[in-house]
Amino acid sequence: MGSRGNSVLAMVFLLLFAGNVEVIGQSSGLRVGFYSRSCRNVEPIVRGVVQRFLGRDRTVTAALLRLFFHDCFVRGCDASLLLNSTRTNRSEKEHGANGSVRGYDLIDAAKAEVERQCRGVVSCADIVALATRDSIALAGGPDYPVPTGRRDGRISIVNDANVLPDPNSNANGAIQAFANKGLTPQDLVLLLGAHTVGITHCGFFRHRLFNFRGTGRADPSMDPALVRQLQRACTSDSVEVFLDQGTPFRVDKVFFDQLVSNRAILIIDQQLRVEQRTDDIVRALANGTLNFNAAFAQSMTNMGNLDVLTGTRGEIRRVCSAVN
Ligand code: HEM
Ligand SMILES: *[C@@H]1O[C@H](CO)[C@@H](O)[C@H](O)[C@H]1NC(C)=O
Ligand SMILES: *[C@@H]1O[C@H](CO)[C@@H](O)[C@H](O)[C@H]1NC(C)=O
Ligand SMILES: *[C@@H]1O[C@H](CO)[C@@H](O)[C@H](O)[C@H]1NC(C)=O
Ligand SMILES: CC(=O)N[C@H]1CO[C@H](CO)[C@@H](O)[C@@H]1O
Repeated sequence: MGSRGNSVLAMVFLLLFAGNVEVIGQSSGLRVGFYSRSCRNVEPIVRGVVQRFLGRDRTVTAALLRLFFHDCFVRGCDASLLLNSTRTNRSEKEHGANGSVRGYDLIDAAKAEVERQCRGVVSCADIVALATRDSIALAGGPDYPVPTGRRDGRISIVNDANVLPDPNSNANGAIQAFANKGLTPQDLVLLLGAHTVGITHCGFFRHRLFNFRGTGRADPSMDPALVRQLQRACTSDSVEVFLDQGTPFRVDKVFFDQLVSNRAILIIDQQLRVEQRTDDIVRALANGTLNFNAAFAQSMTNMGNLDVLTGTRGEIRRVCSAVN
């Protein structure tokens, strides 16, 4: 390469380090390394906190994945889910769909450590995105670059969470709910792949086990051996069972193998087999022609771009549970 090429390279470098270049393909206004100068250690700090919490509790990955989803789908990835109710407003947290969302303590701990090193610089919304990525990587899933630069919202309204998809919707209902957010059927399949970790309460699927849709029998789309096992396990609606009956603490494609074997727990998960366009993706993930790690990382990134606040919109909260 001649000197002209070198000076072009040098310019690219200068621009990169001046922090003015957006990662190609990021239309959201976010970019990888947003804090590379303003809070150089933010990523190692967050990863350290996730590692510490995960060491004590293997369910942290599930908690953060669900928290990130519920935040991003309601008013965008702006940490509005983290806000406490105030005297006059009930916040998103209080919505029934959020009843079992966990992980607030980890985010608060990470925020506190980040604030000690870089006061008022890093948003709660970015900490959620980074911590979720870390919890995935530490559970055997992909370790992917997370574009940052999100700012925190100042509004959280309980009824906004009505947009979260119903666990008893069919594949088309879920495809539509995701399309409303600009996400594709492939994103739906991959993001439901987050059910590769975590639990559900029997109350969410017990109708599949007994008198399914008034037939007097279990859901015929569930493996009969799994039906019998769950019938024994679900002595009450509050009993918890793993969403991925194969490897419940690992982020991997085994969840999709389970779907192919009719061993999904939630009806929404098994529904992915019903529609041709989602079933093709499920089977491609199961047989390995579509690489789970790469596709999951891409869809997580797509979800992380939803309706983000950037520039001077929103604020950088001092504490994640309250507006400044
Ligand atoms: C159509 C969309 C979805 C529906 C209807 C749905 C529904 C549910 C339900 C009913 C539960 C069980 C809650 C409980 O029993 O307490 C659950 C758990 C979970 N969901 Fe989803 N979900 C959807 C999409 C997603 C997405 C996109 C993610 C993340 C990317 C996600 C991550 C999780 C995780 C990790 C758990 C386990 C939580 C834990 O163990 O604490 N879900 N989901
Ligand atoms: C409280 O609710 C009102 C109306 O629903 C909304 O305009 C306002 O922004 C909310 N405040 C917070 C802090 O969420
Ligand atoms: C894998 O699954 C996809 C989607 O169903 C299918 O098109 C492809 O032929 C399968 N490949 C192999 C090697 O089984
Ligand atoms: C938000 O609520 C949690 C749980 O009730 C509490 O521990 C926390 O201190 C509250 N945050 C603020 C800023 O009051
Ligand atoms: C953490 C939290 O605030 N959970 C709430 C979710 O919604 C249910 C039902 O409205 C409340 O009882 C929980 O307190």
